[in-house]
Amino acid sequence: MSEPPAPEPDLEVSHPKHAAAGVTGVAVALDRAVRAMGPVRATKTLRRLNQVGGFDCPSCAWPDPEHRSVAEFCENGAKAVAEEATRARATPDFFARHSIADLDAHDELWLGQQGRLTHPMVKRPGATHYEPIGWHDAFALVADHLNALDSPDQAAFYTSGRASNEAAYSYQLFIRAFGTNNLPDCSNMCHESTSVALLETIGIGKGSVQLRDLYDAKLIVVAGQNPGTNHPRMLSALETAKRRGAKILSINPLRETGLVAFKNPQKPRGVVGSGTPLADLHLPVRVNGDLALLQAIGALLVEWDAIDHVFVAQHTTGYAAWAAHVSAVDWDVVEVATGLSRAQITEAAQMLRESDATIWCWAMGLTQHRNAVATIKEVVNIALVRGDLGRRGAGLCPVRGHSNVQGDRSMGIWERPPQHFLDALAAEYDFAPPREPGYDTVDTIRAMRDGLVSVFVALGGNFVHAAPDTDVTADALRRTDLTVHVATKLNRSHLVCGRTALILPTLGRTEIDRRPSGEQHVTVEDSMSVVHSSRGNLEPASEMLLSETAIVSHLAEETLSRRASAPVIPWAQMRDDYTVVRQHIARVVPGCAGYDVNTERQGGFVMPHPPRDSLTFATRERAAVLTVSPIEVLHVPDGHLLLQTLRSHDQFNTTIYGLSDRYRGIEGGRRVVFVHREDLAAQALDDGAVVDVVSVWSDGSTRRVTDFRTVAYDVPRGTAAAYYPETNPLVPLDSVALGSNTPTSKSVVVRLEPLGSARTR
Ligand SMILES: Nc1nc2c(c(=O)[nH]1)N[C@H]1C(S)=C(S)[C@@H](COP(=O)(O)OP(=O)(O)OC[C@H]3O[C@@H](n4cnc5c(=O)[nH]c(N)nc54)[C@H](O)[C@@H]3O)O[C@H]1N2
Ligand SMILES: Nc1nc2c(c(=O)[nH]1)N[C@H]1C(S)=C(S)[C@@H](COP(=O)(O)OP(=O)(O)OC[C@H]3O[C@@H](n4cnc5c(=O)[nH]c(N)nc54)[C@H](O)[C@@H]3O)O[C@H]1N2
Ligand code: SF4
Ligand SMILES: [Mo]
Repeated sequence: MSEPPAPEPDLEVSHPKHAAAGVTGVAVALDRAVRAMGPVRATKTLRRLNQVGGFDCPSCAWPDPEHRSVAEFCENGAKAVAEEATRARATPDFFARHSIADLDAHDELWLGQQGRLTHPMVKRPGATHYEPIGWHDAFALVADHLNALDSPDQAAFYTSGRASNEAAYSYQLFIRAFGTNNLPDCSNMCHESTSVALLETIGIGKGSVQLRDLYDAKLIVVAGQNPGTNHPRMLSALETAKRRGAKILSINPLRETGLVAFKNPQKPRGVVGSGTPLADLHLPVRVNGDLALLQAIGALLVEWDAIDHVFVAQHTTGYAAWAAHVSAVDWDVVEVATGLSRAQITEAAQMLRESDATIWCWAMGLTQHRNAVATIKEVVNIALVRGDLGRRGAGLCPVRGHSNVQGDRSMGIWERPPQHFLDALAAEYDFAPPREPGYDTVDTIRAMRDGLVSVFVALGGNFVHAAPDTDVTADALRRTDLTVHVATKLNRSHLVCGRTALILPTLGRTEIDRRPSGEQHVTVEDSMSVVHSSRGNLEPASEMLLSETAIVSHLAEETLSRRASAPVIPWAQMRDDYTVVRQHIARVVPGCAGYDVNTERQGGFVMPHPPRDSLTFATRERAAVLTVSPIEVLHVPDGHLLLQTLRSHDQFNTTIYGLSDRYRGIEGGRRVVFVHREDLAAQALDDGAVVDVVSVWSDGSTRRVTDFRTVAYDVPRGTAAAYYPETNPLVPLDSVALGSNTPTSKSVVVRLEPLGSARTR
């Protein structure tokens, strides 16, 4: 029998790389930038990236150092800029040439390569193509739909974390003045488990660490995060910390390249040398084994009395119950859940015992599991019993994803806004904002599916590919009357339309934003609560583009002017001079007094964080809360694997830059599933076999993605890994983290079905 045709003919698999960045990283960054922008534009743009007076990197939320070098960016920051500042354009002509069905047949890489959107476009009911529409007609169309609803709760307003503070503040104000808290956002799929866990235990949903703390730490734990790809400049901070004597503990099922060794491209030694070995100890934890691991570490700390009793007595509650709980941990269960030996766990616990200043960093490897909130609360437990909060060189450091996701939440992009925030809005604008919690991302999908939401508006993002259960989400979107996407570039969500659909093209971070009062800047908040300004320097991709802040305020004005009870809000002044928006922010958002001036100071200002600043806790107990969580080991039936879905080195979320996951040795394709060699053997599968990946869910339903190639890889036995968003169809909508409703994108029970085996569709 002849070989089945390879699903991706150019796919090549080689050995994973040992060191991250270095000269290849620089070369790739420059090559991509020059190819998309040309040499002059590339130089002009990259020179301003992350500089004081320049623009904030549109990629991740890692903070900028106080003292900046000439090239203050990384390979993936440069790719993000190239993606936005490309010279390619998706014009009305392009949309006339391609029907929506035709566009939908292309992959996300191709869609992105068509370039920047230039004109507002509409798809009318029954139409096969998008056609141009004037801005005013577009705003009126949205207003007509919104005002025709029986209840404001029949609309949902999504936000992706790239929106500026000015846009986000205006957007939430519009939505609440309209009358709903249906504000799903990308955070619901990302660090929501972190926000929930931290709010409950320390009274604020943000991390406590500043960049300089990393330089002063004795131990930095990096759990469930791949900084070499997703927060590359974090490696420079880790390298500095290491040079100053810090130890690094990596907790990850994969031996991610950046954590093993790092060549700093900004230093000559980094370009030529073999790199700084970063992690002192790597724990290859089984997927979803972190809660058990942390409790076992807790048990050892209690046993050794390596507890900061003074801190515990002064600042926490719940110690006795926590100590009793972890001390009773069942080591047999721990070894099954973690796949680690007692000796490995003891070595990690010793590192903690020996450190009097530990920082805990984490990302999606901890947040996207059924027990994610419990796991993060356990991180907090360990930090608290060691006194690692409100102390130099120590603290909690959830590493955020989107460049302004934290700022958006500060500005009120939250389906469960705190009452004090609503009180401040009520006082400022003299109206009664809605008080009931709204829909988050998963609940928005359910509501669209069930016909309860019929207008879906998205400020950025790519909802259909970011959300779980792709087919269910797509059907839900198609049931709506209207979908509206404010976007810089074409993506899948624009092709999965409501009966009527709008694409509203917007300026990006890299571009000059001219308003009647002059050139504007915007403000953003990084992962460490530093708020600062950002100014683009490129001519806009098209004369037709409006900024997000302008689009939102036009939508608001058009919609609310027709509603009798709408509050009086100076939309026109806000969009014509963003200083006016910042004055509103200063009065409404806690910690933002003097906002306009403070964000213009060199380096910006740091948002208040009571636990970090004064060891005060806005919890019911007025203290930090130690919590007790039972360990539940996920049951994976025989012949099945626990799949985590992750990012390659050549994508930003659903935006695919290219097909090179260099560090993991994957080139020319993305439909791969990483599996342990012995698990492949146990299932009589070859390395390189073509398989379907089938997920099984507790209600007996199955979901399938087809034509993946197996790659024998160093993952823990019984687990697997594959790229997002190709595997999102496998994540059941109802499979969510307890307490945060975050899709469990890092623990999906799957089996592999070789091509040729009966397909049970
Ligand atoms: N270049 C680039 N930068 C990005 C992004 C991007 O797509 N591209 N995305 C941005 C966004 S929105 C975000 S949220 C961040 C995401 O940043 P990351 O969280 O680093 O992203 P993932 O690729 O999802 O990687 C998750 C890591 O967790 C590990 N992991 C999986 N399951 C477990 C587990 O059970 N336990 C432990 N301990 N580890 C586990 C995986 O092996 C992997 O190393 O990056 C941001 N930055
Ligand atoms: N299976 C699985 N699913 C996941 C994850 C996972 O790890 N596994 N991770 C989750 C996480 S952490 C996140 S954050 C979400 C991401 O979810 P989203 O934020 O919804 O997705 P992105 O891919 O970041 O959105 C990219 C699109 O944003 C638009 N865009 C880019 N820049 C701008 C801009 O400046 N303004 C506007 N208006 N639009 C812009 C472009 O059209 C681009 O196509 O996905 C989640 N989904
Ligand atoms: S680390 Fe993140 S924010 Fe910094 S340059 Fe790289 S991608 Fe941009
Ligand atoms: Mo994210």
